[in-house]
Amino acid sequence: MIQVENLVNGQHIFLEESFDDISPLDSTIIAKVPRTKKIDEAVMAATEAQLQWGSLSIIERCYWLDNIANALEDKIEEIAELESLDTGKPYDIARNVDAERSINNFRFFAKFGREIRDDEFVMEDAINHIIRKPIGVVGLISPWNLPLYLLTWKIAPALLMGNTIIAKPSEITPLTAHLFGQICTDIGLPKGVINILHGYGSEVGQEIVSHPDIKAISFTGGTSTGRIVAATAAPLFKKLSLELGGKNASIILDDADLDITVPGVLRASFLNSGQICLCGSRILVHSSIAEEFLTRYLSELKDFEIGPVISEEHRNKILSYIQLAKDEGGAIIAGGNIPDKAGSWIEPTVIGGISHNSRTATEEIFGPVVTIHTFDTDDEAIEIANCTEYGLAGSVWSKERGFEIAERIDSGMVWVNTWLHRDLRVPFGGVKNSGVGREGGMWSVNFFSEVVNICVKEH
Ligand code: TXE
Repeated sequence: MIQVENLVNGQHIFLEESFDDISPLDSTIIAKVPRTKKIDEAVMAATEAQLQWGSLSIIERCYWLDNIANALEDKIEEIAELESLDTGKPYDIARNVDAERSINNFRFFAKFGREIRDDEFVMEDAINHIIRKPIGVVGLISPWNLPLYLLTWKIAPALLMGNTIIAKPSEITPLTAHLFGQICTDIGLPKGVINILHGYGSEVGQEIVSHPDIKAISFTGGTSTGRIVAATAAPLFKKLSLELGGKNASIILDDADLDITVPGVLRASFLNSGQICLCGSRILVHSSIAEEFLTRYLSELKDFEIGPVISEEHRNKILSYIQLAKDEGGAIIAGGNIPDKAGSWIEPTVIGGISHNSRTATEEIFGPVVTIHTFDTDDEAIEIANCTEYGLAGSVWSKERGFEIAERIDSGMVWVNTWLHRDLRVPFGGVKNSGVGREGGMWSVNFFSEVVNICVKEH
């Protein structure tokens, strides 16, 4: 049994009051997690540490990011094992997606930090110097679907720009954040620079969002939680970045190359059991190729390996949507059942014959469930793609016209003939109810800084 500990001011602390971390693979208890309610000590430690950390040069902080990356690399197998244990995802995905990417987040921002140049705007008689200062103490709140990957995506740029951190990982998947805290201590990261507090969102999460000395909040999670976070943080004038849910469309035009489209759309449907905010949970296919596409898609689906979903509770939510689909007149084309084994498993499920305006086809299910819709014209495809409250991502599959369709989709990110092909320099984030702000490259750097203009007049 793992005892998860908070990291506060360089000390690893287990709290008497704790709750269970349950394995999605077989429903056993795998860890005890501290139920943190008070955060003042961590905020004071971070505030004190920030003076020193913020006064380092950016190059010195890049050195620390590389140090963290090296230390994570030494433990890559352990990270993957813990992530797989905690989320139920197959080990290979935990190793090649979650663990690899967590390391890359630090490597990327270390390299990026070395290349940042302050802007200058020259006037006839003066020069404007744009400098970036740290914000101070920042709160980072992350979800359970890609636990260390999404947390380090925030930690790396926050550290780079001279901030100190109060991090709150999801209470459902605390294990890799616990290991990460130990790694930071092992490499001698100055105490108080990273503080990690475990516990429930409505308790410690809410404390972080409402604490007056935490000056910025970067949040990834559900849209309804994002609304609460925004309502709490806005009156305190905190900087806010919200990366929320999605209901993304994979649009397959009549000139799509099905040899790449079928495996690509399948991966977008079910990677991580459909529990990625970028997953393509709505498949929009041109009616002239719908039959051929579906036959090949269902055939390849048989060999697609997925893990269980994150918890019993989440499975119940997904099952309620499958029932809703039936109530809304949908047909279950594949899956829909619970395999006969312990843990929160559910078959990958494909639903057809349902209106694109139905609740099933417009609300985020966040599981291995897709709906399929056909269209006859580009306008119809765009109308269906844009008909939800979300606007996070999407993909278009076409030999010739991908870009022109992509431009018309109301979402923050669109891939053409690929999906989840990530360059960490580009903006990541959504429009509509999928979020506020962008992460990635310069967008993260600017979010985690106070950008100041100093105008110097010639004399
Ligand atoms: O997310 P929550 P949950 C979606 C998905 C899922 C739904 C709910 O649809 O079914 O969100 O999942 C913390 N103040 N996504 O309940 O609650 C919480 O402890 C401050 C999409 O897991 O939003 C956790 O650390 N923090 C998403 C984090 O917020 C609070 C990935 C996210 O949890 C808080 C995961 C509060 N009041 C779920 N309440 C994506 N887009 O990647 C909770 N938290």
